[in-house]
Order: sequence, then structure tokens, then C-alpha cells
Amino acid sequence: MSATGGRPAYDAVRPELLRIERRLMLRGALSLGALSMLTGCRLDDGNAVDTALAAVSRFNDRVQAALFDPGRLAATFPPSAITRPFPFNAYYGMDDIRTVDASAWRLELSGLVADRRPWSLAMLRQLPQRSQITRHICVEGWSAIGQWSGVPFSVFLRRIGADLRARYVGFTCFDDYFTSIDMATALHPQTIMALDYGDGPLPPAYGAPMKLRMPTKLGYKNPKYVAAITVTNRNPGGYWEKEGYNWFGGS
Ligand SMILES: Nc1nc2c(c(=O)[nH]1)N[C@H]1C(S)=C(S)[C@@H](COP(=O)(O)O)O[C@H]1N2
Ligand SMILES: [Mo]
Repeated sequence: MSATGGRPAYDAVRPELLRIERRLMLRGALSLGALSMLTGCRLDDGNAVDTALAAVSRFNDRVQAALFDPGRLAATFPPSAITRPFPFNAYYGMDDIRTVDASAWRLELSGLVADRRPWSLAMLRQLPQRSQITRHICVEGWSAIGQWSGVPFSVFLRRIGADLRARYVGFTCFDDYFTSIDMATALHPQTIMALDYGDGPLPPAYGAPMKLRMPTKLGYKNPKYVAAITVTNRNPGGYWEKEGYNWFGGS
């Protein structure tokens, strides 16, 4: 990491740099030093690093999208492997967890959707449910195994008459978080609208009343406290993505 050593401006992008460098090294191809050659950027200030990373990240999005296999399943685990207690994470601390009256909650729909009527929790519970025990990986350096159950998102998207040829699905949350995913991931069989965690309803810490759970994506791509969903051809971006996290965010 000689290109970045000891400069405070790099601290914010350091995790991303480490991740990119590790990936480059794993492929046996490049070092971080080569990043500057690859992108033609001199990595001598925060802006230059940002520009180089953004270029690599966009390239990375395209590679990940091309390599994503819609039929390949993420690993699943036995109940004995579940991490207890499952960690909480958000862009704020546990004291600021948002709660909503589950019976009053309505999921708003917009964009390329034929039937935009809002959905209640009771309506979602009438759709087919699927349960899975999978690993959640956070880029902050931890991972944990949990059990989420809920409606396969592909079932829901078909039910609302979403345009399945659209490129993106965006999520906004009632804690002001937001993120978005590619349609291939939205339709992946393990992508679920999680209503339950373990044996009971999804607790407030983990995103009650509904979060999108996708074991093929990193933690920050899994929105908790979902308030609204949009289907669109314009990339809605995301809370961490606008800070430089890779948009595709595959795990
Ligand atoms: N609404 C919302 N969703 C969110 C976040 C957030 O701050 N708000 N943080 C993300 C990140 S970075 C992680 S690692 C996971 C943490 O989920 P958990 O609390 O169930 O472990 O939620 C993701 N989804
Ligand atoms: Mo995360």
C-alpha cells in the first residue's frame, strides 16, 4: 500500500482500496501500483484515487454483471451454523433504530410496474414463502450466518407486473438509506423479501417489517426497513455506492 501510506485523505477509501488490491492480487495480475498505470491516474491525492477507483469500479460492475450466473446458488448452511447473536449494522448506532407500525406499513411501488397498488404485510404473507440459511458478508470486515424467510422477489415482481427487461430495481428505506440492484439479481431464486428472521417476524434491528435479502450480494446491497420499490432503466445508485462502494457489490 505504498501509494496510500499515511495520508489521511485515503482513510475513507482505504477499505475499498484493500479490497480492490486483494482482488487484483488474487487474479495474480496487478498490484495497486499498477492501478495508476491501468487508469492513467497518478494516485497522489484523494481526488485522483477517487477517480481511479471510480473507473475501476465501473469496470468491475460490468465484469461482475457479465460473470453473474443467474442459476448459480449461494452456499446454504445447517441451523447449527447460525451466528448468535446475529450482528446489527447500519450507518448509525443501535439507539437510532427506526421502527414502524407493521400493521400501518405499506410498501409503495413506482416505475415500470403495471399494478402500483401498495402492499401491506398481510398481503405479502399470502404469497409463497421461502426460507434459507445463508452468509451475510459486510465489507467492514465481518460475516455472519442467519436464517431469513419471505417472498421470493421474482414471484413478487411478476405479481405486480414489473417490466422484467428493465435494468434496475431501486429501494428506498424509512431510515433514508437507499440502494439498487440489477434485474438479474432481483430475479435470482435466493433473492427474497424477508419478513421473518429465525422463528419469528423480522426484528427492528434487522430491518422490520421487510428487508431484501440476497446472499449473492454484499451487506450494503441488502436494504432493511424497505419503504418503496421502483423498477427503472436509470441507475438509482445507493447510500454507500455514492461514497465509492462498488455498485454491483457481488459477494
Ligand atoms: N435501511 C438500511 N439498510 C441497510 C443498512 C442501513 O444502514 N440502513 N446498512 C447495510 C449494511 S452496510 C449492512 S452490513 C447490513 C446489516 O444488516 P444487519 O443489521 O441485519 O446485520 O444492512 C445493510 N442494509
Ligand atoms: Mo455492511
